[in-house]
Amino acid sequence: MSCEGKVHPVSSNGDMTKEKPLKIFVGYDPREDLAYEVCRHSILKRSSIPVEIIPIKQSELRKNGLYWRERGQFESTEFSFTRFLTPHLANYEGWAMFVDCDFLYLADIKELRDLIDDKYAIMCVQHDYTPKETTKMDGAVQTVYPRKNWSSMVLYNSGHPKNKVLTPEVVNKETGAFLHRFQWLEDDEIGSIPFVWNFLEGHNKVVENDPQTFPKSIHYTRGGPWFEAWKHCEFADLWLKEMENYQQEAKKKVEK
Ligand SMILES: [Mn+2]
Repeated sequence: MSCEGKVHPVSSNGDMTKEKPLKIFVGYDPREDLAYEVCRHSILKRSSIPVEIIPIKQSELRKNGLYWRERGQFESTEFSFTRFLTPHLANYEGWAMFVDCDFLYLADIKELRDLIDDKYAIMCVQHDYTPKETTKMDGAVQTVYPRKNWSSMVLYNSGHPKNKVLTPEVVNKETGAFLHRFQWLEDDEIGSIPFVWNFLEGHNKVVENDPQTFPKSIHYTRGGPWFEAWKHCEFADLWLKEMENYQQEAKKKVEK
């Protein structure tokens, strides 16, 4: 059979040119399993682009020989350091995102992806932030340092040559300061994302009639409604509504 005259489209939504899913690594802590599930649900439900959500579990990384450092006294979650394995876990290819599990997404992740600029090694919300609380979540000590909270949601240009620094060896031995302050990068290699994508509950404020301040992703950084002590925090109602929605959907899947 001849195929003369048949022209394959250069780009289309057809199977051959399917968009690669955006890899989203979510910090996982067994004490906050529900937070992880609700965060994941909130992303998937609103996303108009293909995404692949991968929990970063310390126990698995240890089993696979990618993580071996001893737990320090200032680590409030199991993903305090493992998050910096994101470029490695993405095979140092393309853009991949890391996010803590204590986020609730209210907008389409495509809007965030569309902000990506290849000239940067990473992109994040650049908070100027000093927390008032001295303890967080279930009593773990809160430490204050420059660029606090910048590392809680980061778009990594995994293929950027500078991010090759983040080998498992470096992630396992470097200090918290080196990693959380992105000291392997120059300042102009760090792109800025509007704060509404890492809206800090208890710190950032919505300004009435100013859509630029409406959260696209809420970060329950002090602890969220999945902890008894934070059941009544700001935006608790939104998280609880999402949790109910997640649980209903999960129930439907079991019944099918
Ligand atoms: Mn957090």
